[in-house]
Amino acid sequence: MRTVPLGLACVAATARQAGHEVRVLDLLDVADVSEGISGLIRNWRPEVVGVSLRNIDDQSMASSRSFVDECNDVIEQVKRVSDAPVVLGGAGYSIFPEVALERSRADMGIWGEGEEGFRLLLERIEARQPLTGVPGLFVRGRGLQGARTFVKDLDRFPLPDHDLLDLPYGLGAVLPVQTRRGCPLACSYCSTEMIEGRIIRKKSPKKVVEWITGWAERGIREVHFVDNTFNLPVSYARNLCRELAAASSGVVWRCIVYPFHVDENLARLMADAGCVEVSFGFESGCDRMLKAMNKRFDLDDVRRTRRTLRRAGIKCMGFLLLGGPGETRDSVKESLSFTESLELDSLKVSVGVRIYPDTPLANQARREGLVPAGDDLLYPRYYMVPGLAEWTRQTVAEYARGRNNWIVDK
Ligand code: B12
Repeated sequence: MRTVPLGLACVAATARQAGHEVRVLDLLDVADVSEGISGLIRNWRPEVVGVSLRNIDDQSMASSRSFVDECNDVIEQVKRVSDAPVVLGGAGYSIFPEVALERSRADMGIWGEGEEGFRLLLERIEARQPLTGVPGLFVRGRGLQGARTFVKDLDRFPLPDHDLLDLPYGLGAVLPVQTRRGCPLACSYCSTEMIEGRIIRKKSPKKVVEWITGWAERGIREVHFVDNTFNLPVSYARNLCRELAAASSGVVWRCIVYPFHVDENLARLMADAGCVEVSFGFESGCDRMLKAMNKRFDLDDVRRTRRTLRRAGIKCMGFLLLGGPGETRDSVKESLSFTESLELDSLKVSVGVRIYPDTPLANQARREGLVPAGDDLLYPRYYMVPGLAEWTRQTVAEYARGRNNWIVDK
């Protein structure tokens, strides 16, 4: 699925609000990347160029494609036609803020939330002031200039205008919407802390609904809530659903649900507000493995949540993540039969877990000698219990045969 550059558009909107002229170029929209870049830059002569790196790789052990080199090529193209400082940002960049910068020709990078840092950076560059203190800013060869900020009230940031978030599919487009940032759940393998921090921060449901309604008036019919966990905090999720239902915008939506705290009341409110499907990342069908991943739910919670959502008429796309520490042939089989018993509408199975830096998974992989000393993990490495990969792939393929609603990484 192609995604639109929401994060970049949010940063651009803040820069515009601060009085700067801003242009956004989505490189997925241009046939020739080099021409796209030089065409825009030569004609317009920007004073700063931001580059958004959303995906640093495809997070799939089977294909294992890295995008680091492609991103570095983009930076090279910019450098060929402009002397403006190049500033990196984005979710993929933020997992490796120092290493990704040092291995590219970019001049700086903003780690995590970009709005406040980028705004302040432009202010300092314009006034020719020192860059020390700019939140989350890394400067090549000089390290971090100021601690990351986590703005509490996300309503402070403007939402991107229609020209900054140019949805490419006309009326069939899916609008990504973020209502909250931060995740306190701390799954053992997850990189979210590096991108959004652990503390949940919110936009007011009113602002969110106003924004969605504006897009609905222009013909958008589908929304994807990109929050890490739609049902956390539950009280916020309920309020948001009430506001959405009251606005009667006619949009349908999808979101990501953590398999706990979805009671009949929340499921009903979600359905009434337009929710048609959730991503349901239960990841394993073995309680021992759930504990090893530091999940805060057990298999009973998964069954209960699935039943509750089904009763409300909401579809479930499940996610399984096999091969992490402690996985055995028995736990893989348990997971697959448990998954069958859930009768999901669709399922995505990943074999092998991308190892992100500074996570409990990375520490364990290093202790077990699965990551060579000195490897900073910028290019992807996967945790897979030694000797289990081939058998797991074959077993998953056998289960998946004849089920066209199972997606298995190839
Ligand atoms: C929702 C989501 C999805 C949804 C997207 C739905 C949609 N319609 O957009 C779905 C399920 C489709 C999806 C798919 C995939 N995803 Co995804 N996804 C996310 C998630 C949870 C949120 C992304 C988001 O929209 N955030 C909201 C915006 C506002 O935030 P942002 O983009 O980070 O932007 C902020 C900052 O990064 C920064 N910033 C951004 N750009 C710039 C530019 C500059 C110059 C500056 C200064 C700052 C800056 O400022 C912004 C505002 O504060 C993230 C995890 C996360 N917490 O970030 C993973 C994440 C981005 N996904 C990831 C991956 C790997 C994928 C897939 C490749 C998975 C797969 N194998 O299929 C695909 C790729 C899809 C594609 N074509 O790009 C990884 C990327 C890491 C990596 N290894 O590369 C992440 C980080 C999850 C993880 N593992 O940690 N994803």
